[in-house]
Amino acid sequence: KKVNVAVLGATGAVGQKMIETLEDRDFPVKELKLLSSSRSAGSKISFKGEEYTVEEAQPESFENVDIALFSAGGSISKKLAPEAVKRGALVIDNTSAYRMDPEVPLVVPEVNEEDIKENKGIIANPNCSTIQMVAALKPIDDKYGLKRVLVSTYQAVSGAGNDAVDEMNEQSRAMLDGKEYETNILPVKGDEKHFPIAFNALPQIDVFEEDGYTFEEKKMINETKKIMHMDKLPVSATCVRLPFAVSHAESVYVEIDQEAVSVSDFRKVISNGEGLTLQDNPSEQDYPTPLSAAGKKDVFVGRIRKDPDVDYGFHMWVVSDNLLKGAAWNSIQIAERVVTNNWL
Ligand code: 11C
Repeated sequence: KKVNVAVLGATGAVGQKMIETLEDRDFPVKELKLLSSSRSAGSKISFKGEEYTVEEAQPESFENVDIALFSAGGSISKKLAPEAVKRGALVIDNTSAYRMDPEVPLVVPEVNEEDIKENKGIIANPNCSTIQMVAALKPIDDKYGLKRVLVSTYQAVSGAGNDAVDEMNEQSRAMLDGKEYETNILPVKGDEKHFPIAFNALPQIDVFEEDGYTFEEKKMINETKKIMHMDKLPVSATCVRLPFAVSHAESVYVEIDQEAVSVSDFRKVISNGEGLTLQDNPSEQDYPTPLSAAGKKDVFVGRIRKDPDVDYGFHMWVVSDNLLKGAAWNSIQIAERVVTNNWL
């Protein structure tokens, strides 16, 4: 069955990957509509050898659309998702606008595919750093039960958009050449202070909340509990931005509900997990890195070790392309499951 698809935010870092992924998966597209804000309308984008002109998104743009992939920012989703739903489209929203809404399923297909069926027109795509972590946690929870999760992230600059990557590149060149540089975007475009990302590490992704956690950290905490249907699971996060363009890396510590599990058994559980690739061979210095994971759809897991002091504690290193599994690929995976299962 072929469906009419719209991509809103078509010129952004994630939108571009959505269009590439639709093509690369040979998604059954009947008609494709590429939409954006007025600023980017008029841009040309090619899909399957044909050139498309990006149109400014209006409520009427969603007439006759079956699946609308949204990635143009939370306020645009708030405004246009209800309009798209009113016109009969299923919205797969890649912003944080609806993720914690109890009426909206928050889906990572490897973890909670069945939740798709509960939708009332909107399905939310989780935050990138959450997606890759829960994909790795799922088989561990299924096999052993999870008691606690602590994560520190090492996140790519493309998570903050193409402009942030340009700024990092310009700062890097200028610093190496001993020239002046501008710092206008990171850590958060709308926040009061800005710091250089080149040759630096910024322990702030998104704005601070009252309790001292950033919103990115809160997303990892709250979204994990919702996706895994584990309201009481203790989860804590520290999110850090580093100066590379693509793929988020995470140091994840888990406590499981069983003792005396060996590292080799734990590795087997990861290697059988859906959407996961085990890359963990210390004797050959084999482990995933942001560069090795970039451009790939899987979540890569390595550096699996037992905690020296906690028999039921394990450490692992989880890396995935933030624009693919973290965003575009997860959204299109949801769309594929909707079409394959006839859930439209
Ligand atoms: C980052 N995780 O790396 C963010 C980007 O809620 O979809 C994704 C923001 C979101 O900056």
